Amino acid sequence: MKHQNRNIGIAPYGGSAGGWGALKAVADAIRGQMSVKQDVIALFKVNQPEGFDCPGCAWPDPQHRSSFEFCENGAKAVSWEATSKRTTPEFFAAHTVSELWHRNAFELEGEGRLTHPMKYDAASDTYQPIEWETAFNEIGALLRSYDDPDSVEFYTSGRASNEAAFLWQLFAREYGTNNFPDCSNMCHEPTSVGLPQSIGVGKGTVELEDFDHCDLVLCIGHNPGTNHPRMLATLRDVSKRGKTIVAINPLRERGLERFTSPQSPIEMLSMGSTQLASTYYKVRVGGDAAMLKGVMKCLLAMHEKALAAGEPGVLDESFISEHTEGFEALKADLEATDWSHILKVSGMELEEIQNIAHLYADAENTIICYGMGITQHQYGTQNVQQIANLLLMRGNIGKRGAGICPLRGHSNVQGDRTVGITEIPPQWMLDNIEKVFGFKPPQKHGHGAVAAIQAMRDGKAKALLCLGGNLAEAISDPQVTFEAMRKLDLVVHMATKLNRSHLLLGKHNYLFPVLGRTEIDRQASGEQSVTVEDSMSMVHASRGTLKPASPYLKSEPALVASLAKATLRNSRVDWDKMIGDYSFIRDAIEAVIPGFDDFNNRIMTPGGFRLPVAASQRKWLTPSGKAQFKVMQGINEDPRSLKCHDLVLTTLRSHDQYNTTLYGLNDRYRGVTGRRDVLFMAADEAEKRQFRVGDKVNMVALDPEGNRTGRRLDNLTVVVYDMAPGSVAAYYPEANVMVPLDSHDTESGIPAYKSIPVELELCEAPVETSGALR
Ligand SMILES: Nc1nc2c(c(=O)[nH]1)N[C@H]1C(S)=C(S)[C@@H](COP(=O)(O)OP(=O)(O)OC[C@H]3O[C@@H](n4cnc5c(=O)[nH]c(N)nc54)[C@H](O)[C@@H]3O)O[C@H]1N2
Ligand SMILES: Nc1nc2c(c(=O)[nH]1)N[C@H]1C(S)=C(S)[C@@H](COP(=O)(O)OP(=O)(O)OC[C@H]3O[C@@H](n4cnc5c(=O)[nH]c(N)nc54)[C@H](O)[C@@H]3O)O[C@H]1N2
Ligand SMILES: [Mo]
Repeated sequence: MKHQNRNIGIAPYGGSAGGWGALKAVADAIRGQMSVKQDVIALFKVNQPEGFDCPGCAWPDPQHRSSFEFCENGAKAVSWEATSKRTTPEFFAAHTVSELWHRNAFELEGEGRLTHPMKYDAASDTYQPIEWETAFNEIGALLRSYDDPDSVEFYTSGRASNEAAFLWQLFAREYGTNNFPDCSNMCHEPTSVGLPQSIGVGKGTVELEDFDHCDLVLCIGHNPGTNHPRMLATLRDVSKRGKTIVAINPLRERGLERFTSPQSPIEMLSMGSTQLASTYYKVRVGGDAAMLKGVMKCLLAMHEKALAAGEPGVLDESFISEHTEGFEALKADLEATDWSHILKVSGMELEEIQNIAHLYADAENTIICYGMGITQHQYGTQNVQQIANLLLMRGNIGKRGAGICPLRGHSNVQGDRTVGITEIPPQWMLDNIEKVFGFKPPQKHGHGAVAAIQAMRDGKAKALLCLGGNLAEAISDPQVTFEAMRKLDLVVHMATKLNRSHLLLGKHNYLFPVLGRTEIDRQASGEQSVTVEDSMSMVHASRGTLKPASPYLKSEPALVASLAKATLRNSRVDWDKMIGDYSFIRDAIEAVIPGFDDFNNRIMTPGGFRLPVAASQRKWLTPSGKAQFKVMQGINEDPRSLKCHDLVLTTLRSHDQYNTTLYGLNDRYRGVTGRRDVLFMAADEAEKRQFRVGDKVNMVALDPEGNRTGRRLDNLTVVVYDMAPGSVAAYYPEANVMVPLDSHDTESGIPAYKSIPVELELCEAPVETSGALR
C-alpha cells in the first residue's frame, strides 16, 4: 500500500471499532495497571445501580442494563484509577521537581496514585509530606491574608461529584469570589452560553429513549469510537432499525463507520460488524457554520419549490409561528449568503450539502449530536446556535425522537455546572444561597479559565486552588500559561495522580491526594454515595467499591470542607454536619437549585431521575418565552483564518488518552502505533507539497493577516489520512503551543483549539523532537 510504512508505526486500520481489538486493549491495560482481583470487582460494578459511575464519559446508561456495559475506554479509565502503583513520599524524596518536569504525562501519571498530603520545599526542590491539619492552617492563613478575594481562582475539573462541587462553590462564594475557571470553559461553554439564548436552556434536550424513535442522527464534530464508546451501542441500534446516521467530520473516524458490539456474541464470533454512518461527509476544519448555513439555505429553496408546486413545504410553519421568533432575519441572512462562499469555506460539494438537506427534510424526527469539533472555535457559540436553528426549522425540538444532543466530556461536567460552578451565576442562584445559608454571596461576575490565566499573567491573581484536573496543560498557550502560574503566591492541587500542573510552582505549593470514584468513601455516618449528572440530565448515585489507594486519602467533599473551615472565620455553613453525612449536602443542593426535589429519595431508584429540561416540553425559558432563531454574521467560525485559507490545524484526542492523561502512545483506529508526534493530512495536500508518509515537517502558526508567528511545532511525522483537504490535525495537548491565549470565542471564552491557520515546511534533516512534544 502506497501510504503504508510499518516501521514508523503508521499503517491503516482495517477493523471495526469495538470487537476483539477492544477486548485485547482492555486486557493489556489491566495487566499493566491492576491486580486481577480488583479488576473483576471494579469492572462489574461500573454504571450499575449499586456501583460507581464510570469516570470515562458522560454518555447515559441504558435502563435495562446487560450484566455490565463493556466499554474499552471506560475500562481503561477505571484501571488507570484502580492501579496498584503508588507515588509515595519516598518517590518524591528521590526526585527533584526540576527533574520531574522533564518527564511526560505518561511517565508522571504512570507512577500511580498519590498517597500523602505533600508540600513543596524550595531548599531541596522536592515535595515533602505534611500533616493535614498543618497544611490546612497554613493555607487558611494565606487565604485570609489576601486583601481581595477576587485574587483567588477556584478551578474545577469535571470529574468532581455534585456534592464536592457544591461545597467548592459554597466555600469560594463565602470567601467572596465568583472566580470559577473550570474545564467546561474549555469544552461545552458555547453550549452553556449559546443554547439558553436559542432555546432557553444550556443543555441537550434528548433522552436516551429518543434514539429509539428517531429517523435520522447527524453526528457533527465528535468521535464516539474513542471518546464516548458506549454511544456506539446506541448508534448500532439506530442502524439496526434501518434508520439513517450521517457523520460530518473532517477525518474519517472508524468509530463512526463500523462497530462490533462486545455485547453481541454473534458479531464477536463471526467477526461481523454493524455499519453505523450510512454517509460520511468530510467538512473542512472550521467549515461547519458554512455547511449548516448551506443546508438551511437548501431547505428554504426546497420549501419554496414545494409550495409553488402545491405540495406541502419542508419547513414546520406552524411550529415556527407558534414557538419561535427571528425566522425572517435568519431567512434574510441565508438568502444573502452566496453559494460559492459556502462551498469554499465548508470544503464540500453542492450535491453533498443538498443530500444532507434532503435526508433532513425526509426524516420525521432528527437528532443532532455534536462535540468539540463544533464548540472549540472562535465563533463556537454561534456554531451551536446554527445547529439549533436547523432543528427549529422543522420543529425538531421538544418532540419524541428528536432534539439537540451535545456530547459532554467529563463524566460530571454538566452536574458541576448545575450545582453552581459558574463564573456567571444567575441572580436566583445567589439569592437562594443567601436565603439558605445566611451570607451574601458576591454579585460580581468572576473569571472563566482564560480570564483566570490572564489574571495570573497580569499579576492580579495570588492563588490558584484546583479541585482536580490539569489546567496548565489543558488550557491554550503553554508559553504564557506556565510563566503566569509561576507568579502565584499559593498553589493547591487536589488530585489522584501526579501531572505537570503540580510541577509548576508558585511560592507556597501543596499537593493533596484524594479518593477516586472507584473507592469506598467512609465518613462519620458510614459509607457515602455521591451523585453525578450525565449528558442527558439524568442524576444518579455513585458509590465506590474498592479499598482506598492509601489510608491518608481524603474525599473531595471532606477536603473542601477542611479548607473552608481553616479559612473562613465565623462561617455560616455547618461543614462538619454535611461531611458526616452527604445526604445533608444533597438537602442543601435541593434547597438552592430547582429540580432536585426529594433528592435523597429519588437517587435510591436505580438509574436515578431526570432534571427538568424545559425545552424538551417546548417551554422556552427565553425573555420572550419563544425559541429564537439566531443569526450568525458571516459563515466563518474562525475569522482569523479568513485571509489565509490554505491550511488549518485542528487538535484532537488519540484513542489512548483521556484528555491530558496518556494511557499509551497508540491511536489504534487511526492506524498510529507508538508515537504522538504526528500530523494527519489528506493525500492531495501531501502530494501538493511532495511530502511522503513518514517525512518530518515543521508547522508554523500564521496570524490573521497570514504572516508567520513565532508559534511552531517541529519535527512532526506526516501521516496521510482520509480527511478533508485544507486541514491538518495533531494531538492535544502537545499542539496547544499553536493556540494563543487571546484566541478564543468572543461570547463564551472557549479557546479556539480547533482551527488554527498554519504553514508547513519540510525538515531537511530531522531535528530532535521539539520541547513541546514530549
Ligand atoms: N477515551 C476518552 N474519552 C473521552 C475523553 C478523552 O480524552 N478520552 N475526553 C472527554 C472529554 S473532556 C470530552 S470534551 C469529550 C470529547 O469528545 P470529542 O468531541 O469527540 O473530542 P475530540 O477528540 O477533541 O474531537 C472530536 C472530533 O472533532 C473532529 N473535528 C476537529 N475539528 C473539527 C471541525 O472544525 N469541524 C468538525 N465538524 N469536526 C471537527 C475531529 O476529527 C474529531 O473526530 O470526550 C470525553 N471522553
Ligand atoms: N488543544 C486542545 N486543548 C484542549 C482540548 C482540545 O480538544 N484540544 N479539550 C479541552 C477539554 S474538552 C477539556 S474538558 C480540558 C480538560 O481539562 P482538565 O479536566 O483540567 O484535565 P484532565 O486532563 O482531565 O485532568 C487530569 C488530571 O485529573 C486528576 N484526576 C483524575 N481523576 C480525579 C479525581 O477523581 N479527582 C481529582 N481531584 N482529580 C482527579 C489527575 O491528577 C489527572 O492528572 O482540556 C481542554 N484542552
Ligand atoms: Mo471536555
